[in-house]
Amino acid sequence: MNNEKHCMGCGILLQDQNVLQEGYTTSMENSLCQRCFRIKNYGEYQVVAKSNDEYIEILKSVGQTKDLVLYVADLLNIEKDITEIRNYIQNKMILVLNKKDVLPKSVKEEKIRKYFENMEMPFEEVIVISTEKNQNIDYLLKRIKFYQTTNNVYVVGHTNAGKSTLINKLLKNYSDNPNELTISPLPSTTLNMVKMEINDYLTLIDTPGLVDVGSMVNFVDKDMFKKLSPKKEIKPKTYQIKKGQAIVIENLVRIDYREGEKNSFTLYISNDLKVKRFLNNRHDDLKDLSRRTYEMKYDEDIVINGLGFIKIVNPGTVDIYINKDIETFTRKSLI
Ligand SMILES: Nc1nc2c(ncn2[C@@H]2O[C@H](COP(=O)(O)OP(=O)(O)OP(=O)(O)O)[C@@H](O)[C@H]2O)c(=O)[nH]1
Ligand SMILES: [Mg+2]
Repeated sequence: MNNEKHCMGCGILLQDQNVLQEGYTTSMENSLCQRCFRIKNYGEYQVVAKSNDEYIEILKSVGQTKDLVLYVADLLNIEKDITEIRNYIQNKMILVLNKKDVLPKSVKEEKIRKYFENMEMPFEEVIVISTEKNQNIDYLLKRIKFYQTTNNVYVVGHTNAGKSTLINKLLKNYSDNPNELTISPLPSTTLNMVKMEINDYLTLIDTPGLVDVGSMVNFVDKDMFKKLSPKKEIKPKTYQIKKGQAIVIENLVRIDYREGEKNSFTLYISNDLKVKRFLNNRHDDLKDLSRRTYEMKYDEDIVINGLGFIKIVNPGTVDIYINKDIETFTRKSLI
């Protein structure tokens, strides 16, 4: 007899036998696992360690359908290579860039869209949204209707991009379906596929996000984690920098301007993080961290996974001191 039942919040298989194992619920009558119940009602969180191999299998199964896929990315934490998803899924795909509200209002949506369109990405369309501020959600729904091949539309992307929040928003705006997916600021909230019927023509399918092993969020404590994720619009901090000067962000990263003409560094990071600037290189703060050196070209960003990015205008040599396992990379300036 098959009496399998999955949690409505995160998709995990429910069980009432072992309190220590995932999917536990006090009664099989419940629709939520205990973990989701606690996140929803008490804002609690229990870290779940899952392997990306499992998630990749889920993505591959999405690739086996002919359905439309929304690839959701967090604008402050765009992956180094967003085309990587194409290794698993060749379906028609819309690139949905979420959390526009976190970037300064002065940054035009149009500009971000063009940035990605000019890179000739393998997506049908690029749409910039803010789920939080309900920005462009109507337009997104229109485009989903335009591209969808069946009722089913899959929502994929890295963990914390806001996939479940987006589905909840579409549910709230356009359906009577009273269910809600579990969302949380911590990684790996959704654990399996979850189907959500919006109407007779559209069912959105949530998936667990891929975990960024190189994200700073994996290397900080709870308090720092809270500070890292911006809750409101970022106020960029610009520093006029000469060679030999350095910028230190909390105890997380040190950025030394080693060589080059007078320069301008603009930090797009959470407003809650403390930044110090050293006017000479006599200070050794954080120099015990691992060092990597970038030869910056004109108008590039240094992206620090999980933290944000630094826009550097002029060419020059920059040393970054940071935990050796945190991913950093450069790209053409986003802003
Ligand atoms: N500022 C801002 N925050 C957002 C937005 N959308 C989602 N978030 C926040 O991002 C965090 C992650 O949201 P989730 O919906 O749980 O992300 P997810 O992609 O489903 O994550 P996983 O289930 O772990 O793969 C939550 O704290 C949300 O409140 C947005 O448009 N703006
Ligand atoms: Mg989720």
